Amino acid sequence: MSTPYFPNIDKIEYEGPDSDNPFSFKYYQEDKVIAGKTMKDHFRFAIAYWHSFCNENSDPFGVGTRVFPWDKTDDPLENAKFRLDAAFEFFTKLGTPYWCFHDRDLAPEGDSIEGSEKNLQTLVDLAKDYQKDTGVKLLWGTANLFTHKRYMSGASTNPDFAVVTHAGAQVKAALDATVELGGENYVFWGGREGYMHLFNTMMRRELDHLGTFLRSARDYGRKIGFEGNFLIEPKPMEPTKHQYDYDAATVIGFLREQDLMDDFKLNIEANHVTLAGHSFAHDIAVAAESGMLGSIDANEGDNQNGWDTDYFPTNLYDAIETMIILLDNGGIAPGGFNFDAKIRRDSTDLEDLFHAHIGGMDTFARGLIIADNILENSNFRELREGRYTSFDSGNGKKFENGELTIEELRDLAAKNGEPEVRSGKQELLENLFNRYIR
Ligand code: XLS
Ligand code: CA
Ligand code: CA
Repeated sequence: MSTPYFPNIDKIEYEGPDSDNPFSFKYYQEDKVIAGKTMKDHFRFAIAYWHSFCNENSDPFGVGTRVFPWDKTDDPLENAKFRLDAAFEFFTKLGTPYWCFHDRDLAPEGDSIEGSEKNLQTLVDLAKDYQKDTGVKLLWGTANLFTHKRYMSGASTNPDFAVVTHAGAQVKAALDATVELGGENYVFWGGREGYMHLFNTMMRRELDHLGTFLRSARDYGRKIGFEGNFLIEPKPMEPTKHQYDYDAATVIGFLREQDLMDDFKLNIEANHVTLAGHSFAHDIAVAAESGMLGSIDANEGDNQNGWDTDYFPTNLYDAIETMIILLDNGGIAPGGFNFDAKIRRDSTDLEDLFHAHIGGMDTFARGLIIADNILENSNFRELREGRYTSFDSGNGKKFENGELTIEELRDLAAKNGEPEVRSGKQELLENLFNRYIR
């Protein structure tokens, strides 16, 4: 590492909830064991390279507001090297074990396929050394198939085959980079895989192209030795009006239809789930309960609007709900919690990036502590599971096993008469949940 980019900030340490030091963790203690695992292993926190080091906080109405000290020259490839240096300084000071990138975050596009591959390889070689020196690992890599104008009508679902070939070239190179850096997962987010209007779209054809493309990427990945999960990241819209990977349930149906269930899982992003009209916990539960939860993009939307605001996560309630599901489902590995979140346009100090991540890590760490406490010390599970005991034996069990006909159901109803009214106990559970927030 050369010059420090964050000279006034030391390694962030755990100081506990009573500390006044804003550059300390109040709840995240990487070695603390909860439910049989360290916090570090529960979360496998990752930094999103794009928001933190590439995005100067421009928005559709205004230019960037952050000044990046790593943008030192007019040469984008040289700046990419300084950026990598700054990023690894940040990762190590924060103590996050993983990072994630898009090909184009890491290295600029060249003026040919070969040129782009060469730029990427240059940065991959450097990143390999940084990873070795710091122990920071790659949670996932991905290809940016949405910024370049050629992808305006989609990448693998583009109506023009010539564009699909470019998407293939980029995914091949991004897979090569991911494998070379020991990436544990590979993500597909279909920002432009959808449509703006059905008038000019053959939807069935595009969906099949998407499936074929994903199978070819899977085959290549396996051929070059990638053993991790391929992940699809659902999102209902933005930038397209309708995205094909709408939400967890839609994607699972698509993966099943396209015979991709064995190699693919889901990367659930909180703000995308709320954009789809669900609670964050809903899609985590849909994915986890189908054995399809691969990884999490931790961020947050805003209750007052329907945008993908990508706030850093501060909602403790959501964090507790998420951690209850994860504790029940054996955790998130080989996925992790990637902070796909950005600081606000008027958060212009370099140190704001630390405040944002410290807050996100502490929110989930506190959520884990509370979730574990609820599961271990309250009757939360009994209250939930108790509602289903009629399926644990007798005819209920037979029904669950698919051993009763509809005629038999009818006869049982006739014989047993009107069921007893049984409370769902929602308010009791809500009170219990709140009582443990302390
Ligand atoms: C955008 C997505 C994107 C993916 C990776 O909304 O969250 O950043 O995570 O391409
Ligand atoms: Ca997002
Ligand atoms: Ca994301």
